[in-house]
Amino acid sequence: MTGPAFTPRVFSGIQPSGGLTLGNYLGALKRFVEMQNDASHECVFCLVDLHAITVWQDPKALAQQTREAAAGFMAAGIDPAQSILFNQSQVAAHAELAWLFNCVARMGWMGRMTQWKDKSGKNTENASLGLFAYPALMAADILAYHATHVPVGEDQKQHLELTRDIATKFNHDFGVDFFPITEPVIDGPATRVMSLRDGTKKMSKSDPSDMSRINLSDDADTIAQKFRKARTDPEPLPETYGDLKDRPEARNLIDIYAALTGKSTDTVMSDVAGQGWGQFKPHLAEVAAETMAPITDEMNRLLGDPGEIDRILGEGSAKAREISEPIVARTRDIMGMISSG
Ligand code: AQP
Repeated sequence: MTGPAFTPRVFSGIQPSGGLTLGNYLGALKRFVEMQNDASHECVFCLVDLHAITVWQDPKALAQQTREAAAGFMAAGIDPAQSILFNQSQVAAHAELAWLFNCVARMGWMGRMTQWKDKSGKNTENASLGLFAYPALMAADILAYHATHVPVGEDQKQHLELTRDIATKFNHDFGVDFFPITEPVIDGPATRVMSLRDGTKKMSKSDPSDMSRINLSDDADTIAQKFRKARTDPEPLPETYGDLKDRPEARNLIDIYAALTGKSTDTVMSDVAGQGWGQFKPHLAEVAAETMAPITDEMNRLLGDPGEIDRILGEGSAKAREISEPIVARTRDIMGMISSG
């Protein structure tokens, strides 16, 4: 059977569960901007506050973090006149479709998710039901827009596969070709930026140690201090990238440098081979500060007018509702729910 042709549409989101990190920027935001500017896709970008509350969020901090993330998106180059930018909770279609998908997805699928295992830890009895069902909400975020492409970091790959499973099962169960089988877009040198304190853990906004990450709000001195203190090994930098195989912290700093400069890791290695950390780290910090400073400055400027940020998010939400409401209404219809409207 030949399926319907879906309009190319990008959807992606970031949780306002803390300040944005260099991991969010290199793994996601930078690529969102590239996809927006490529103009071959309509782009929908969402601050996923309903996802953020799957773990405890202080209400005042959540509002501030959501505005900060919105300012970070715009400062990095997301243009709300060109892309749709909004916060998830203002568009009820997400929560509604998530419920419908809760009835399509299987418990076993959710239980296998690495993020669920990592975030619930040993105390699964005490984790929120929302944390367990997180991937069904993520599938709803994407499929409420019939999104065909989702740029994400490596850590979200498994959730994207689950989105495809939900779409496939829905289409099969109801004998339709209604939901697209979305393509993940995971490419570039920094799809998994690691913690500066532990090269085997990803850089994360909710890591208790602020020294583990570079925040979009950090100034040049803080960035320099964090890279200076970043965990490394005593060896100098080797000739080839392959020689970093068993040196996760060193590899992470090289990956970050390559992503910031746009150079391949092979070119970076030929530039820095033989250098010690005392030479490489200050240079890396300088490059990072140069890249981040204009974004940080613009983000702070935008944050000076929170009313304007709220207005932009309100306008984006209205545009998001125009696309998602008819898709969710049609989903209810396919499932046999009566609508009198
Ligand atoms: N370290 C990272 N390297 C590359 N990409 C990353 N992303 C997150 N961390 C890295 C990508 O950023 C997008 C938004 O992620 P998210 O905020 O929705 O959730 P997350 O992946 O759980 O990010 P955090 O920072 O670790 O948040 P917390 O600490 O709240 O769980 C995604 O595309 C993600 O791949």
